[in-house]
Amino acid sequence: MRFDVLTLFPDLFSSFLKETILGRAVKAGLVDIRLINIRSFARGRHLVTDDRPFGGGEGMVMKPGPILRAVESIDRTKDRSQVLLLTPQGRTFDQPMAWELSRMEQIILICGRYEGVDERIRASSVDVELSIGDYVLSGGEMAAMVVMDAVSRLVPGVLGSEASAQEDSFEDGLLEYPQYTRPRVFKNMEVPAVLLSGDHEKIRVWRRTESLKRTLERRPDLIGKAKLTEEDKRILAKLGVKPGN
Ligand code: 6GU
Repeated sequence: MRFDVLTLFPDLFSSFLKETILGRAVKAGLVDIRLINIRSFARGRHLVTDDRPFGGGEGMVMKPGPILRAVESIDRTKDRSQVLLLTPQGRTFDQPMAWELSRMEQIILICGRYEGVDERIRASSVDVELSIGDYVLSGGEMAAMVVMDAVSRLVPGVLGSEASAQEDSFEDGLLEYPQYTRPRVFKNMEVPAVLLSGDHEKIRVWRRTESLKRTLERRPDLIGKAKLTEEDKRILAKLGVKPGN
């Protein structure tokens, strides 16, 4: 998996790339990340990358030229390559999208600043516009890190065990069950006895029940979309949820 990141602030990425699982994946040769400073494709004595909006208004707009030239400078690997623009106006990034992107060979991420990029960049250079949620960031850089983190951990070999990605929250559309580690008693709160019982079947059912409870409580919107088994439906019925809810 290769990521090409186009940004005005490449330094923002350095500790992220050093300290995270992504850094390890880069060292292991599983992921290749190239940072491209958009400013190096600006022209003129002052290397200007933004300008005032036509029609007036607050803020600055990223000029199309430097971005277009930066995108064109990237060598595109053969088949599966996609250009993403990080912008609050994009489609909201989610786990199914992360899986889709993890099958790409190359992902080019354009980090826009919040005020915007010239509209003609969308038409000339962008395949997909992505947002990471309904709030405003001052630039696309942190969104790009979110996307790279979520996608690269799905690339085979990047996580320690392949199983762990499949078991995460959202993979079956439910939130995760509560986790505990030592000590057994902390601030007078005990670890649920079932987890110490050694009865793997009982533990599995308890965890599934807790997942369903937690999802019902915190994210009822997810229950309707989740991949529910017959067992899940029986557990939900016990929790007082009627089928079809
Ligand atoms: Cl991708 N960019 C910016 N600037 N703000 C955001 C975002 C992206 N996603 C959510 N908010």
